[in-house]
Amino acid sequence: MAQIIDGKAVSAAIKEQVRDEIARDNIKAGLAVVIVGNDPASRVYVNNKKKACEFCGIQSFEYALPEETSMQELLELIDTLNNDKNVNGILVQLPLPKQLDEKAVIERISPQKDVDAFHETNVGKIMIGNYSFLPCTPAGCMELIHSTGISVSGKECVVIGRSNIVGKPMAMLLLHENGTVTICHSRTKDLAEVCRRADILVAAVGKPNFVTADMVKEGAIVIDVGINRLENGKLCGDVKFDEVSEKAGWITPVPGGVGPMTIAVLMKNTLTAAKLQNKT
Ligand code: L34
Repeated sequence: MAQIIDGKAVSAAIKEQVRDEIARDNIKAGLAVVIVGNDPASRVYVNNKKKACEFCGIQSFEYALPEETSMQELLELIDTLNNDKNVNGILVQLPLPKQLDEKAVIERISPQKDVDAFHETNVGKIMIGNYSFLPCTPAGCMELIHSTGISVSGKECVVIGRSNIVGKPMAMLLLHENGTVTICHSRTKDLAEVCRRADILVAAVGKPNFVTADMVKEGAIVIDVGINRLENGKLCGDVKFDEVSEKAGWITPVPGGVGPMTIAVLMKNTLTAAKLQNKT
């Protein structure tokens, strides 16, 4: 029976560290969160970010724009935020409505304020290993792996999913810690066989119950990035928790696993951004 990795507890510890440093050094930090449209899941995540800011003593500025917002309007807001001294971090909640070009929006954010680490400048820095911010979800997964006390070095790591936001950077962070990393995707042949090699398996597919027990090695660390909403309104991960938890050594739950970690790392990144900007 797997040990459950408690993302709520690990994230709470990180948020406390951020809060204590902000209080101790009397740091002024501000985060602007932009949400466009009425996606109910995005609404929940943005509210959780706001609450975390309040807890940490970070000033939060929320911009809720209508579904039909144009590219020009959004880019103008980003320019204003780029130039606002009270704003140290800018986050545009994804996904955006169809008329908006996500890539162009991300590239407009000043790399110094890009607390998601989605801007190509920051992605490039991560690739080289010379970065200020790590992307929130992958860095949160790394913290959950660290919390097991097991070292990544030399381990077989398998990431399922190759998105720019999770899969690719996740693989890079595992590589930085000397994991032997494989990225799987929809064209991978014999996915189950590849996954069964993993000492550390990260599922970022976006399909409920995609990872089944036959894909998991006995004793493995299983990190479930998926947050899928079922028709009954319940949340469910990419991993079939009931059967995989019988076989894995460690497993993250959904909810209460990776989700809260994404937010904790965002708080950490906002503090880092504030410190860097206050220096210059
Ligand atoms: N720009 N867009 C940008 N940055 C991000 O880092 C995100 N992400 C993802 C979606 N779009 C983004 C988030 O904030 C996913 N994500 C996120 C944040 C928080 C939670 C989940 C995903 C979260 O709080 N999860 C809770 C459950 C919340 C619920 O009830 O729905 C959990 O315990 O997993």
